[in-house]
Amino acid sequence: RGQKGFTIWLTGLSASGKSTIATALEQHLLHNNISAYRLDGDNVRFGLNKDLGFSEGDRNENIRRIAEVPSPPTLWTNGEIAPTTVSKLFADSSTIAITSFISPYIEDRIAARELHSEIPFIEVHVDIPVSVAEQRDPKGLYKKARAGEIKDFTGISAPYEAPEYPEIRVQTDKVSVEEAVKIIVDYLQEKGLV
Ligand code: GGZ
Repeated sequence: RGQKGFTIWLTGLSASGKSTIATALEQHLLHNNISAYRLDGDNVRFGLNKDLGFSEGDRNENIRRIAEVPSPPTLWTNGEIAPTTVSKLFADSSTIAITSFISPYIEDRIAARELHSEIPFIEVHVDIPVSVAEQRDPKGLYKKARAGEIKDFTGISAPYEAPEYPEIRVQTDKVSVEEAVKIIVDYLQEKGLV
């Protein structure tokens, strides 16, 4: 693959299916000999970002750091930041970064997109009504949030600002995980990215 790397940025509520789709997509790409790397709460919030909670400011910082990973700014040897701030690591290694974080604030996602400058940034809204996420509640978090045991819980007591114009929207109360992966892969093929 002569392609450069790029970022697939999943955004959506807790229990929307982001991690499941990210994992299935990563598997699909790896099986097709396409290098992919997944960033999610399990490998980021327990490590790099373990100092951060769920206040608005901490979520801003969580997303800022995550956005820097697929696209760290390039420094010229004189110490100035290169105008492109393009990832020389991920993009040059032709790796596709798949991020799966709630990333509830539009501004944070715009900032993440801007950091990518000439690296393609594909925002995928993993879309599910709060009511359906709350019925699923695989970890009992919505129940705890309703009971006031978790504060600032996205969709209940903290905002989720849905993207207006994501590159892709998958409605996970209507399509299966396999269908969601196919929608994303079809888009990538259509754009000549894979
Ligand atoms: C939302 C929370 C919260 C609060 C803990 N609000 O479904 P999960 O459990 O496995 O995924 C959720 C995860 C969200 O972390 P992110 O890094 O994706 O959030 S953000 O992008 O907003 O920074 C959920 C769990 O952490 N969790 N407390 N208050 N989700």
